Amino acid sequence: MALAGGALLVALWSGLARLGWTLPVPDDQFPLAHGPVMVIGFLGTLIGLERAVALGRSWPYAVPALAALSAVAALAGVSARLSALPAAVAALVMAAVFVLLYRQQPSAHFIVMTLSALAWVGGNVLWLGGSPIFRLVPWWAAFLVLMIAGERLELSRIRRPPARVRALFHVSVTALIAGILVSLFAFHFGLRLAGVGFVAIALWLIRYDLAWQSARQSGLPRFMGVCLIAGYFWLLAAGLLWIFFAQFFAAGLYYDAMLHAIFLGFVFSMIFAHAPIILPTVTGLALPFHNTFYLHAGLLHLSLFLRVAGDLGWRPALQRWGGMLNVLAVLLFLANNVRSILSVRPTTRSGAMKTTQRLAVVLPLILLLGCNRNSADQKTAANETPEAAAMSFPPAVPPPIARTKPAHVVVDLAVTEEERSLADGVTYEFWSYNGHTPGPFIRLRVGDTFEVRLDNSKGKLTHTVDFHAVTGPGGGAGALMTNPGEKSAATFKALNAGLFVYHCAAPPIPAHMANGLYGLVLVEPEKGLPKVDREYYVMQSEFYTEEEIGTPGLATFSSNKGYLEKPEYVVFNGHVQALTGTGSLQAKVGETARLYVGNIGPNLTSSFHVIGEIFDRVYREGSLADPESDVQTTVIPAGGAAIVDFKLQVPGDYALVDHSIFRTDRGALGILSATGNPVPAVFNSHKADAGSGH
Ligand SMILES: [Cu+2]
Repeated sequence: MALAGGALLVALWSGLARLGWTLPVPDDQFPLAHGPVMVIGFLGTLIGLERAVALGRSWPYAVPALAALSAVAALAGVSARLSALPAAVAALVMAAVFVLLYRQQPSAHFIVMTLSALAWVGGNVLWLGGSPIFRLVPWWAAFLVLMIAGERLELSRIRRPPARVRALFHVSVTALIAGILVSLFAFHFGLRLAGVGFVAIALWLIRYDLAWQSARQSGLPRFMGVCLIAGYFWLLAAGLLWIFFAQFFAAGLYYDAMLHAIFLGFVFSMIFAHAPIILPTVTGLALPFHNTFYLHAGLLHLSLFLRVAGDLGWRPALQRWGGMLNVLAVLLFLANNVRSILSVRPTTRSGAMKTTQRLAVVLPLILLLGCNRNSADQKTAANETPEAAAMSFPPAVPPPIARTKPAHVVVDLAVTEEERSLADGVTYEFWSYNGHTPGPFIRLRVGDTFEVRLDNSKGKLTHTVDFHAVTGPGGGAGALMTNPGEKSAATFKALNAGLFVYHCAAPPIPAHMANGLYGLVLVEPEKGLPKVDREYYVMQSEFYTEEEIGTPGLATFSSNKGYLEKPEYVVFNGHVQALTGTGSLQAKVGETARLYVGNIGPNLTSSFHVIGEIFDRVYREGSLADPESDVQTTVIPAGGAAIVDFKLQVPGDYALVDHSIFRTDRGALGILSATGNPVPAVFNSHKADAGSGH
């Protein structure tokens, strides 16, 4: 119990540091431990403990013990793999606990809880395999949501819901599980499907759970009912966010909103509701309800609302303050509960005090442990509060930067080498940043200091990054050269505004670029760019394969064709048809669209053109100083970029092409679809009007 409490406090501390509050932290890895410590150290330990106590046997205590061990390991800076191992075993034991319970009493809610434990296994195994945290977060979210939903299903049995209602519940759970499974292969689609699952589970709970009945009573039942209902609405909000902002699920403000709507809004509402029941079962201490409990619950929802508003409105200061108040709400919750325990039972005071004392000892110990490890590396200077850089996957672009001052931002890049689809029936071993070719779009502001952390722990080869936005040797390639199994970091200043390419420059450089390691960085000028309605990220590249274009199966890299400059594929956004069909870009008539277009080459110059449009503004070669007007086709050199703005005047499909037109047959084709009413004054097809008799 003391360990779970200690983990909660450490997680809160690291959360604040993560939000950019200037706090003494042991080292720069500490804020990154926030997620694992909260989910495994606190929640995993707590849930495991609750079940072990209920079961009354000794072996289930392995769950909380191993979960706590994993959190301590993560904080002590042991490698991710070693921290993940005890967590994975803990999750397996938890699954065994629920299988056992199901065999004792075969009812559906134990199946749901077993699935929950298995989702936890899945997330921890991904962690063990070296996946970046954002990839396994959906699994951890499913673990907690299914666990809680299973417990509510257990309670709803009192009402004897009809088969149809139970079936609805199972369909919702299935959608969530399908979502996290699909996320292994199609990350964003899987996230959206999981989002649908969250929405469905939330609606089911809002409609059929006993919470409303409780809320109509008084005292503790009412408090619990209110907390539960508020939590369900946060789950609903989280599901909608996952559906609409899946593209941003890696870092940044939208990511913050998508995570905390679930982990704080939903999960902590449930904890607040159940604490007055669970804590007495686990500790044997009475915990009578007080009206002051509404204070911590109210503060949680208000502060989380502020935080999510800050996230979605792109107001980092609001998000930071909301986060600070979130922490205060949780501390107030702890204080209120301890006070309630102490208030009634003076005889057990010594016992309660012992728990508090133990907590007070464990927490500084854990902090000290981390501090000693790397105290020379305390570089969180008072005026530099690091925040996660705004990043998004193609074709999304993060919203404009609202800050009016330079900041210290962190760019997390992790290299993957994995087989994905290059064209219909054709796969290729892509080397990518953060699992995507092209890599994330990174949005900075001129004067920003950006700290790049390159994680090559999964790679089989040495990789690095050369940022064209960096002034200095190799654009940072030497500083960031990272061997397989290692990580590195370097800090740069964004001196010049503009749209810049970044790419791998590990030898042999051509292969590293041809295989997919590239992306774009926008460095906004002080006053930002003129506002537009839609922004999209498009990047052209070539693929050189031994096999002729379209040959089914795994295509292999041909350096020979690279030297001859004879690509088999020329594509936008990493593969054939990334920007057609369901991938088409969308806009409405009357809106102005902006495309950030990069071209990595590695060999060819692009003659970028949008069929049926004239670019109202072109920021040639990525220079923001002096855009030109009324351009039909703009040249984008290999290793260069351009920004094009155009107003959609007439509805229809507009094709993005490289006007070296044979390349459209090799894949260089995208669609921007404009919807709206016809504007005959601008464009009138007389052929279509043939029957109208004018
Ligand atoms: Cu590389």
